[in-house]
Amino acid sequence: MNKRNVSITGSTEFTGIRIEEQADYAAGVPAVKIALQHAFKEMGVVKSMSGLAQMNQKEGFDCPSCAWPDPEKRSKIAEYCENGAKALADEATNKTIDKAFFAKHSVEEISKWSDYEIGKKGRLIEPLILKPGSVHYESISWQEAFDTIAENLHTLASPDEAIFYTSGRSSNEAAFLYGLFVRALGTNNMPDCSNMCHESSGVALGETLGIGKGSVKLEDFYEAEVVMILGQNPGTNHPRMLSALEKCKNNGGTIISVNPLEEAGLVRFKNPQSVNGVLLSGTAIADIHLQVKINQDIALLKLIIKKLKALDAINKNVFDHDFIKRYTQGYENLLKDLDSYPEEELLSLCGVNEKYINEVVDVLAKKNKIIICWAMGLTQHKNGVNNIKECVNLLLLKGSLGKPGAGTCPVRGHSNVQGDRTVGIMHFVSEELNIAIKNTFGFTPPDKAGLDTVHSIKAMHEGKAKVFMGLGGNFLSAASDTAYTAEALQACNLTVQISTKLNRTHLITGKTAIILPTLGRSELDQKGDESRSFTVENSMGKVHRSKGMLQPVSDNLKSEPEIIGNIAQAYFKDQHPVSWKLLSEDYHLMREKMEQVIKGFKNINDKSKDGGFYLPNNVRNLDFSKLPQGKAQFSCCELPDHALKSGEFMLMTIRSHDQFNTTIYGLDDRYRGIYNERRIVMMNTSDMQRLGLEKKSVVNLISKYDGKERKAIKFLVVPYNIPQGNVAAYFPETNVLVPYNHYADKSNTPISKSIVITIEKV
Ligand SMILES: Nc1nc2c(c(=O)[nH]1)N[C@H]1C(S)=C(S)[C@@H](COP(=O)(O)OP(=O)(O)OC[C@H]3O[C@@H](n4cnc5c(=O)[nH]c(N)nc54)[C@H](O)[C@@H]3O)O[C@H]1N2
Ligand SMILES: Nc1nc2c(c(=O)[nH]1)N[C@H]1C(S)=C(S)[C@@H](COP(=O)(O)OP(=O)(O)OC[C@H]3O[C@@H](n4cnc5c(=O)[nH]c(N)nc54)[C@H](O)[C@@H]3O)O[C@H]1N2
Ligand SMILES: [Mo]
Repeated sequence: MNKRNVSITGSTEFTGIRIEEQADYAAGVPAVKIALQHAFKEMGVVKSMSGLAQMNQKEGFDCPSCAWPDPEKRSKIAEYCENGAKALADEATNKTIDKAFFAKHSVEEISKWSDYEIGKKGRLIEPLILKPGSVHYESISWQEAFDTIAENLHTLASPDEAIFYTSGRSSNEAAFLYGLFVRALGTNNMPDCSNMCHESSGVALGETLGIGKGSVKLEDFYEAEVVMILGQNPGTNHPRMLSALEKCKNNGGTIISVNPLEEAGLVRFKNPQSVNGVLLSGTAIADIHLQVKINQDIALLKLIIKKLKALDAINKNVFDHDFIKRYTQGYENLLKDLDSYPEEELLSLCGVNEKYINEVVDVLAKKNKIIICWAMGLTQHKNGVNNIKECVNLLLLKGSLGKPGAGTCPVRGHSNVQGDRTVGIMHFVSEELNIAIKNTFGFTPPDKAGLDTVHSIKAMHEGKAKVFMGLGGNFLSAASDTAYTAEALQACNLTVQISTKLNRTHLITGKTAIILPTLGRSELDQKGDESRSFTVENSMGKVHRSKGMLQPVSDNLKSEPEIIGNIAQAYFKDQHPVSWKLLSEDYHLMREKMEQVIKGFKNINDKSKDGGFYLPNNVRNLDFSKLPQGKAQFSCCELPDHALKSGEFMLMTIRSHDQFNTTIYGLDDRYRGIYNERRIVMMNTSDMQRLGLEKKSVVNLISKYDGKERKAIKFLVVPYNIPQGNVAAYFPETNVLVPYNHYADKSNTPISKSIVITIEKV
């Protein structure tokens, strides 16, 4: 085991909480002000204005924050949101950290700081190595770094002893090359952030509709009659979605939110680009809010479907019977299965006021252009896959697929997480992809499935994997069970991070650790005379160009493809059919190869310019030929089993308004009225009374799974409008509570949104 005395969570000191009223609208003028404050502070005025002006424009760069698509007609002034501006400020900050910083501060010392403090230190600007036994990173030349990595990979008894993680910020080109290298090495050990994120969506949609992606386009929102939003907080995590919802509302659509919390973005939106948004009251967004209990969406959806079924028995036109007959399988089974769930039981489980459920049923009965959107509130549960299948059931019953204004909308997280999967980042085997790689590159990729995130952690912990590499991301803090994951990484011989910013995974490392600093998305990627551009795919399957424009923070940075190409070159020397260096430097050539390997990428070099192109999507054409009987599948989903014992609570670990996953931009959760503190737990006041707790009482959160107790210490109680028995706290602070061996059936996504805990007063 590693001897370094590092902290896996950092400082647990309180920062000075202030609790105010929950906001009753999102965005508006304060959002613009705060966006600019963040940008100016990190980048200065000139760089901020030029960076922001180019973000999400056709000739500019794709926002590094979420994956929400850009409208066809971009706003000339500002096609970005508050959190996009924060993401840019975080990436394009002028602050840098070099070898002198690491000579001064040991990894032991830095690890005691909070994630917020660590993230604020600035950009990584030179390759660094942490040698065995040492607690200080030192500078190393690029070539030495590449050779060290290659040597370590060569010492492995099998390529399956290496793990190659990807976070979804990498471009298609970088991810494609990375996947190619890993396969050339001979393993499919490619866990990615998707495993912790929308994997449940991919599995559920793949099994029911034949494609693991959503079916709607942005324009569908403008035509939809109903948009249901389950388990998603767009005001914070996908703010530009609010503009689409506003348009939907203005066109007469009804918005239904399903969430244990009433999130500000879904209450009212003040569009900072409209007079109404700036001077008047903005647009009310959700017409009906169903305050469901955590992980009781299946009970709620079943109840809604049962009520629709009862209406259909009378009217015969509530369900789309032609659609059901023509395109689906399993309808009779679904109806029969529903009979086994008494309505009263479903009502009591979901905890929602029946009046509102009836209102929703009334709307759904009359409409059939329905979009269902969801995010982590549905995917990160033991039954995450079934949550989504129940949504698909509803859409199939209503015939709400394959027509304008209707369909599935898993709202993706990282800006290119969907593209990374499209171009080959996956732990499972795609025979089609393997054949195409063989035909194009002349080597045979491995045909044994690799490890996903939770199984990679286990393999490292058990000493079965010894080298870990991360293309972006912050594996230690993002993954479940921080203490176990820390031991796993520390058991490795070598951990390598290709990163823009310092994070905890650089501190909790293998015996040797290497940091390879890379260009950010917003930065100019210059090679000779050419300023290179790459491609990304948004949440709705559109592939388009992105071109960084800002002066890189250092001229010693390499692009992600170049780093990967150099590692591959150092490993294979010239003994491999792929010309790694050439490919990694010539993105045009890389795209030519991608078009031979990746379905739908034909002519990508041309088509990705000027706004981009949509990838094929069988649901849009109602082509279910790949599924059993050639039909879309109804699913009978069991109810989750959540009998909480007395004193137990259901905890969801969510994002505050001031973070991007493990990157902490600030300490405020403005819309929820919680300021200057992250170590908080939101609780229902009646639960607080029962436990004898007051506002700002200090508590510890404890989970107990398989006889093992895990504790997250020092949280301040915040009274909040949340269902009884449910509590909410922020991740990554609470990841210490999530057991590594409890995850969703089939998708293996950690149960980050339904952790059973007890609360102990300090
Ligand atoms: N600014 C910003 N943008 C981001 C990110 C970020 O951290 N910051 N992260 C990006 C990434 S990678 C992702 S995946 C997305 C995440 O986007 P979201 O999924 O919106 O993020 P979470 O904060 O995890 O929010 C989950 C929401 O689900 C609700 N919820 C929790 N449990 C349940 C449940 O059982 N049922 C229902 N119906 N609701 C539930 C919570 O109250 C919360 O509103 O955002 C992306 N965009
Ligand atoms: N408890 C709990 N845990 C969760 C979640 C939850 O809701 N609750 N959400 C999960 C989800 S949805 C996700 S997606 C994961 C996220 O997991 P990750 O993707 O692993 O985490 P991030 O915090 O997004 O990674 C941030 C780091 O990426 C690096 N980075 C940023 N931009 C770039 C770039 O352009 N290139 C490179 N090479 N590096 C870059 C920076 O060094 C930064 O510190 O976390 C998961 N973990
Ligand atoms: Mo995510």
